[in-house]
Amino acid sequence: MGDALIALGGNVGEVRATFRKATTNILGMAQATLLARSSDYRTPPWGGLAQEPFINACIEVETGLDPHALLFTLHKIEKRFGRDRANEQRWGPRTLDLDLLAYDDAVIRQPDLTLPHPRLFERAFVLVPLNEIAPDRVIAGRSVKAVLAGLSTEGIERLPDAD
Ligand code: A4P
Ligand code: MG
Repeated sequence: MGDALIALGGNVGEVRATFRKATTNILGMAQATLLARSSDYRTPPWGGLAQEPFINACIEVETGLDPHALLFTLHKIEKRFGRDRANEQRWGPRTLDLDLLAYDDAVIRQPDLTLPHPRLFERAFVLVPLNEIAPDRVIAGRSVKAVLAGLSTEGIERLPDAD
């Protein structure tokens, strides 16, 4: 079994409902148990494109899949929720983005799978939710809370729990 940190993001459709359903899919399809789930956050769009604010969250799961099989499953779930990679812009609007942030202490450098996620440490929209569930987790030698302390969290807003 492996411990995986997964980031959820989206800015098209009923994103919070998509997150809930996608999490259920992850647990079912990735032979996974939910260890922790952050709140949902509204976050300013990152990457320079003018677009709607995103919703972001993070989950921690224990999974029976290895990292490659887990990412393959995450991509299948993205597609199931309307993600259309063929017709989208990099860093542009999307219904659901599932990024694998870390898997145990695995270090993998392949084009289709890089672990830890290469842009994790630049992104407050990932680190704010991650800090809620795993502040002391050390990734690539740095704790989540220490990295977050060096980033601007301006405009990031925790959303009240949905019913
Ligand atoms: N890939 C390699 N390693 C990984 C990994 N650890 N996890 C490969 C996930 N994917 C990984 O991913 C592109 C390729 O990276 C895949 O083929 C996969 O095999 P992608 O998810 O299709 O690309 P992307 O999502 O467009 O790019 P990237 O860099 O993941 O960007 P984002 O950030 O996910 O882009 N602003 C806010 N506030 N919140 C957001 O969630 N998201 C984006 C979208 C832009 N701005 C945002 C947000
Ligand atoms: Mg992505």
